[in-house]
Amino acid sequence: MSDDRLGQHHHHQHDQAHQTFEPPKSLSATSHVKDFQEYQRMYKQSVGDPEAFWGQIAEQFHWESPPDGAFVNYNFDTRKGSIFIKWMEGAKTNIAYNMLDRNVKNGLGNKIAFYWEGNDPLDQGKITYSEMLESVCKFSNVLKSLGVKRGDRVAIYMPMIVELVVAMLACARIGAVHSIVFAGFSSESLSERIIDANCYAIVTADGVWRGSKLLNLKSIVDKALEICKEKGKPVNKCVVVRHLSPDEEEVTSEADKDVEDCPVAKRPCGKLKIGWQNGRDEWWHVLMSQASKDCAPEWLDAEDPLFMLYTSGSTGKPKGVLHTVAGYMLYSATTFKYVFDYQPDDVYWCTADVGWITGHSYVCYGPMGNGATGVIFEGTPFYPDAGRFWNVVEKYKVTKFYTAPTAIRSLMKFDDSFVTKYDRSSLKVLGTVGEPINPEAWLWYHRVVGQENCAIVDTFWQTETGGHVITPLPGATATKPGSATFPFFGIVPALLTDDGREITGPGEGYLVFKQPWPGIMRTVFGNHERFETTYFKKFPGYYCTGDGAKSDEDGYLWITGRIDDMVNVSGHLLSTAEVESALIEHDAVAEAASVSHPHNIKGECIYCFVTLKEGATFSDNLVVELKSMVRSKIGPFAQPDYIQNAPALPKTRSGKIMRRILRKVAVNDHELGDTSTLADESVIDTLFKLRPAEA
Ligand code: 6R9
Repeated sequence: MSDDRLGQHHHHQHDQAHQTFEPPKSLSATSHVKDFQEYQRMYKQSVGDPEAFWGQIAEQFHWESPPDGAFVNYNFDTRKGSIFIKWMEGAKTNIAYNMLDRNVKNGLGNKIAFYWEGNDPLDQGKITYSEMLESVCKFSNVLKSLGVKRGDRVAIYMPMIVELVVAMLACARIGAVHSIVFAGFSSESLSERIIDANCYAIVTADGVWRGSKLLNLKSIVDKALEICKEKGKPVNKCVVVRHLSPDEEEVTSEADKDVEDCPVAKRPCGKLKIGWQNGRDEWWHVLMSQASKDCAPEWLDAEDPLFMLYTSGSTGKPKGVLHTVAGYMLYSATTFKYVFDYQPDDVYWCTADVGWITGHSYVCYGPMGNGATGVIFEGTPFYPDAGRFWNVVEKYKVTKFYTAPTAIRSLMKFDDSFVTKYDRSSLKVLGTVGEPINPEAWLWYHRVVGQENCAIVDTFWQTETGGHVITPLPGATATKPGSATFPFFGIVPALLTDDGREITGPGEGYLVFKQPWPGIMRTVFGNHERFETTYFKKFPGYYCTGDGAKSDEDGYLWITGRIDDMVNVSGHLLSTAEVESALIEHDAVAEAASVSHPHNIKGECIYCFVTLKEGATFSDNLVVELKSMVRSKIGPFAQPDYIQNAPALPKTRSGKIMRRILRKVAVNDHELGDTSTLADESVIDTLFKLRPAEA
């Protein structure tokens, strides 16, 4: 990318984006950070004296022994040698002990750790901190009995059930490294991740209902393990949670005989058939019934690995992002406390799957590190109908709610009555994560869901950052729709030009960070060189996010999206998000994606895909309207050349639009490369068919 792609700044934000929303007064009175001055004071300390700031936070956690060297030690500059980041090195602790035993000792034993809401609205459960501790100790003993040792990697491929959290904390308790793979990935993707991590064992479930679809998880795992074996990396043990109840001609005889003992077997398994390999496969409930409930935690070094999580990147082999024990614990808990303004009587619900970093940090570790009550939701936003989220909010009186812009946009398509028929008066903070949120969706979230009483927190972060890095604080930060606002404590952002100069004042550039925070990743598993090249090579001395951002005249940060999602029209740099925001303001449009497209004269032009709202129809007239809408909202140079109908957009399983594929559709190139991370491959054929004739 040439310098002028990032060096220049266009002031063409939308009218709505100029609106500022003060923190709700009701929140500021009781919140941890009461106003912007207090945020600024704390921020200054956090970056000026990280040891004092994080040291004080560390006091709330249990340490078996203190650090034996510098509180923080790092090198961010490839010219000075290898990249490393260490927090509290030499200190001994255990994160599962801190999530469980510590909270129980502090009197939270009978507090609900999680409400569990099944896919079926009638299917539910709950578990206290004491019960969770007991289950985790038992499963820790199960893992040990299967031969899992400290440092071994354990793959987890499970639906959103309590056992998933039990499995991850049990790994953490014995010092095994969990590698969770979202249970929507194919056998092939799963095997690739198991092989890369060289996993000793895997934990899964028989199957799961997602909406009205039945998924046979065990058969996906069986195929994955077959591939692992063929490639010389066999997995020794496979523990299977019985989540569905058997039918008449059910599974294998080996499986059958233990079914009666199973506490959760009450979901129909349809025609699901699962295979069984004696010696390798074991039922969770059978092993648990034999396991002792006492298990001393393994005291780990602060910098020992806690987990790895694969992040795809848009192309190439997935990277195993590695996080370590102490820094991640401090950072996930602290961001949770401040960003959701955690209060002891909260009922907190993050809709993300634990298979993604958002689920790791803000379903499990962040909330549990604070002794919070959370909701684990197995289902989807549309089952049985588009009111499910708000039904669940009403049912548990959820106070803090966290979801993705893509979910908000797809729910906006439906009549507001799906939201308003449920009581949402418990809600106080509404969060978003995963993509830039367009002002239209932000305002709907604020007005319709939050009834204008809630703080909206647009949290920017990455698998690599471990927790929120750019985000408002609910009681302190005045928000602007579409802006992730300001850095969290300990984060020092900068915007760089292509040749690495820091931009001061308003401008647009590469978003980088100048010093480490406790939650930053430590390496790419098994490939430290890739870690250095991906994040530190381009701009020595900085961690490079790969996202673009701009800073406005008030210092607010606006994430513009991945750098490769930029379009350069006749030398004018535009982020695809900007164009999409403009399109989505049209009444007929539910969702939009725009990509760069080659153009003889302009170099690049803009090609848009629009998904219409229910009842709207695609027509030449609409195309004209949309083009002129972008023209008037952003500027004449931004007018799209092509607008095509897209009944659905290609998305990853975590809901991110795969613009890489849309660029191929736009140029009618059927060589799509790796599509394994796509949630639904069938949308692609439709998109090829609907290409406009002139394109
Ligand atoms: C937490 C998570 C990271 C990428 C990141 C950026 C995009 C996430 C965002 C956002 C704008 C936000 N992203 N949050 N963009 N505003 N609030 O999503 O991690 O799956 O690793 O994705 O997501 O592009 O670089 P991950």
